[in-house]
This record gives sequence, structure tokens and C-alpha cells, in this order.
Amino acid sequence: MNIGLIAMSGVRVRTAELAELGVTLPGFVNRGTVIASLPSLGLLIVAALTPPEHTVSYVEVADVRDVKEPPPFDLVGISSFTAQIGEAYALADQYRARGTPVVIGGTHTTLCPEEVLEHADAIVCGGAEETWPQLLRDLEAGTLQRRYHGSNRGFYTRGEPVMPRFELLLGRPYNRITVQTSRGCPLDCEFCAASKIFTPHFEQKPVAVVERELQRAAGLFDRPFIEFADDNTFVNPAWSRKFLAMLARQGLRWFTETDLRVADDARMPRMLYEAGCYQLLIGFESPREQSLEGLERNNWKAKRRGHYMKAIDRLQSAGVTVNGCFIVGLDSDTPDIFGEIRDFVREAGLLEVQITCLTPFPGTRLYQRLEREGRLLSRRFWDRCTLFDVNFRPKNMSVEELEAGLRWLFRELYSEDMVHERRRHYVDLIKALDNPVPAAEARS
Ligand code: B12
Ligand code: SF4
Repeated sequence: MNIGLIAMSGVRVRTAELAELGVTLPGFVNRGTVIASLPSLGLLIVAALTPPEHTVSYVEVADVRDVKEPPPFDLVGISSFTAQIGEAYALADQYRARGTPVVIGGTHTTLCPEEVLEHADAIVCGGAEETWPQLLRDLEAGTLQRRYHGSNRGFYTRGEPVMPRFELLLGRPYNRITVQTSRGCPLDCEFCAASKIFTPHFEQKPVAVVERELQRAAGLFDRPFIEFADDNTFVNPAWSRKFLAMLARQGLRWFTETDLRVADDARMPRMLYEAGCYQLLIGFESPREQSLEGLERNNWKAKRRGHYMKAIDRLQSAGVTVNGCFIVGLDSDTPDIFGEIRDFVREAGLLEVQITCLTPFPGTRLYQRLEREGRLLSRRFWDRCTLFDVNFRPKNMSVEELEAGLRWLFRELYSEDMVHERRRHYVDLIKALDNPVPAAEARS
């Protein structure tokens, strides 16, 4: 079979004023350009799970309106996120109208299987591992099922490790190549719509398997910048030390997402730096302790609030930049929160910052609670699940105050002056290092 694997790509903001800021503010444009070109690792894994008798093409669609004549395939597999699911459906409907069978998998499918079934011949909830080869056999035998439930555990312990087919990306301009080291997260945020939704237990790849993937990517691309597509990389100290020792041998630069415990061990920041870590993205969520209360069942982040400043300083003074993430619109947030976040970011000297709006993704505990409390602005707002558009009534401010506050904060934090201030701060930190690693100057 000639199989087309289609990734919905690019980043989205719906509110016009915010979209406008997104293309004018230097700090926002930089990050947007970097991440918008990330490939779909999920589909590279699906491609790797496809037996060799089939031909696989990897296609990216940034805007479905640009697809005038979808390329012909015998089978189409589409990966789904919530924000672009309407576009994925439009594409799926076109293929099905021509008689091409369509399979949809990925995050939104796992969250809203019934809805996705209306636009697909079959859906895959959870990971593709173990189900995709079976699905292909069923299709060829004329016994395709409507639903397949992929693995939700044992990704890295059952069977041969799957090597994503990075070679399908050759010839395209990517700023970063994604590699995954873990799925799931030991924390339990009410709003979480990441890999935890189908991997309830945190699972990590053996370091040797990650090493093989990195070497494969490095063999195909010239000194690739690696973005680890993890939700929380540095959870297990023994694994982390082994992982960093391996990375230090690769000479690669990389970025990942993790939580604050990464700074608990005083030796860790230097190890990260020497292993090529350019940036850690850490969800601080809020500088206000009350706003952190109740975010996860055991209040992990609220209990850590007192360590925020020290942890940031520890990491950044070792040359590792911290991208601090803050969510606005939490239940204890009042209109003062925007100024508090701006002041925290400046006081902490954070080298990068990401502000998002609390987002009730369908299928999450947050969606269910806000629906119960009658606070959703509409029942179906999937194209606005961008992390920047407001879709609910905040508890202690109006929708308009939240939107205006978000815009104000963007202008404060992503302006040219602030971006320069952060760059200068980074250069000063690197200069102050006792023994900078040679790659330091090349990092931007
Ligand atoms: C890389 C990434 C991107 C890349 C996506 C590249 C791409 N086309 O895939 C870019 C930068 C483009 C991107 C954009 C956006 N992203 Co993003 N992104 C991620 C990130 C960091 C990693 C995803 C990843 O690679 N996972 C690893 C792979 C292996 O897992 P997987 O994709 O789930 O694939 C497995 C299964 O789902 C399944 N599967 C997946 N697809 C398919 C298809 C078929 C046919 C089958 C059979 C199986 C299958 O099999 C795979 C292997 O087991 C996650 C956060 C995270 N840590 O997960 C956020 C995340 C996915 N993004 C998110 C969001 C919100 C966005 C944006 C809306 C941001 C914005 N404002 O624009 C856009 C939406 C883009 C869109 N197309 O709709 C949310 C999505 C939540 C949701 N319910 O949709 C996440 C979870 C982050 C979060 N904060 O919660 N993102
Ligand atoms: S820290 Fe991130 S990945 Fe972990 S549960 Fe919270 S939102 Fe999900």
C-alpha cells in the first residue's frame, strides 16, 4: 500500500489582537519561528512501525486551505491535536469522499474518540505501538475495526525499541529535531492534556536507546539542535546522571521540559551545561502561592513556591537558560496577577518566558469542572485550544480583563527592550562562568 502520514503543523492563535502581537513582538516571534517547524515525532514512529512492503510518505499541512488537490494514497493516517482538529476533519472528509480509507490517531483522538470516529474509518487511541501493524493487516484482510486501543504502558520495555524514521525529514528546513526520552509525568495537573492522558505511568527510555536515536539524527542532519519531546525529563536522579553523561559525549545542543526538582542536586546545573543543555522549560505556573493551590492533587508546585528564585538562579548561573512558563486565569488570579508575573520574571532574571492562558482542553479534569460550574464560554471551542485564547469565565476577573491582561503582559515581556535585556543578562552569565564549555558562544 502507498500510505500517506499527514501531520497538522504550525502554531495558532485565534484572537486577532493577540495574533497581531505575535507577529510584531520580537520575543514572541523568535520562539514561534523556532517551534513552528517541529516535525511530528508521532508519525515518524507510525512510519517506523509500518512493515517494509508498504511505501510511506510523510506530509505536513500547516493550513488546510492551501491543500487544493490532496496527494493520492491507498491509506491516509492523520495525527490530531485539538487546535487544528477541524482542519484534520476537512482533510479526512476529502479523502473519504474519494474512497480513500482514513485513520486518525494522536492526542485529540485519545481525548475525544467518539467525535473523531465521525470523520475516520478507524481511530487509534493511545500509542501506535502494537496496534498499527495489526490495523494494516486488518485493512488488507478487509476486517478493519472502527477503534484500536494502543498501548498505554510498557512503551520501552516490550519488544524491540522503535527507531523513528528521521530520514523522512531529509530535505526540509527544520530548526530542531525531536527525540523522546519519556512519556507521562509523575505530577497530576488538572489541566494536563499532554502525554499523561494516555500514559498514566511515567516511563523512561533506557539511556542506550536514546543514544542510538541521537546518533541516528546526528548522522542524518548537520549538528542538529535536539528538542526532547518529553513532558518531564529529569524526574529520576540516577537515570538523569547517566543520561547527562551520555549527552556530554555527543556534543549536541538541546532543549527539554522538566520540573523544578532538576535543581535540587547542586551538581546538576553544571552537568546539564556540560551535556549541551541550552534551555530547560519549567512550568512555574504562577508566582502567587494561592493560585498554585489545587493545581495538582498533592499541591506539589504550591509546596515548591518558596524555592523558585533559588532554583532559577542555580540553573542560570551554571549557564543553563530557564524558560519559565506561567499560566494566567487560574482561579485565585485577580487583575493584579499580570503585574506580579512581570515583576517575578524581572526579579528572577529569567532568560526566557512563556505566558499561556489556562485552557480547558476537552477530556481533561479542568474541562469537566468548568463545565459543571457553568464557566465554559461555549461547549465546543476546539480551534481556540491554542493556549492563548480565552475559552472560560475566570473566577476573579472578567473575560475582558483576562484578555487585556494577557496582551499587556505580552507587550511587557516580549518587547525589544526586554529581549535585549535578557540577551545581555545571558552574555553576562556566560562570561562569569569559571570554565565555559567551548560551545557556549555558539548558543543563541
Ligand atoms: C512537538 C510539539 C508540537 C509541534 C507539533 C509537530 C507535529 N506536527 O506533531 C508544533 C510546534 C507544531 C506544535 C504545535 C502546537 N501544539 Co504542540 N506540542 C508538541 C509537544 C512538545 C511534543 C509532541 C510530541 O512529539 N510527542 C511525542 C510523540 C511520540 O507522541 P504523540 O504525538 O502523542 O504520538 C503517539 C500517539 O499519540 C500516536 N499517534 C499520534 N499520531 C498518530 C496518528 C496515527 C495515524 C496513529 C495510528 C497514531 C498516532 O502514536 C504515537 C506513538 O505512540 C507536545 C507536548 C508533549 N510533551 O507531548 C505539545 C502539545 C502536543 N502541543 C499542544 C498545543 C496546544 C499546540 C498548539 C495548539 C500550540 C499553538 N498555539 O499553536 C499547536 C497546535 C498544532 C496543531 N497542529 O494542531 C498541546 C496539545 C494538547 C491537545 N489536546 O491538543 C501539547 C500536548 C502541549 C500542552 N501544553 O499541553 N506542537
Ligand atoms: S507538569 Fe505538565 S506534563 Fe506534568 S501533569 Fe502537569 S501539565 Fe501535565
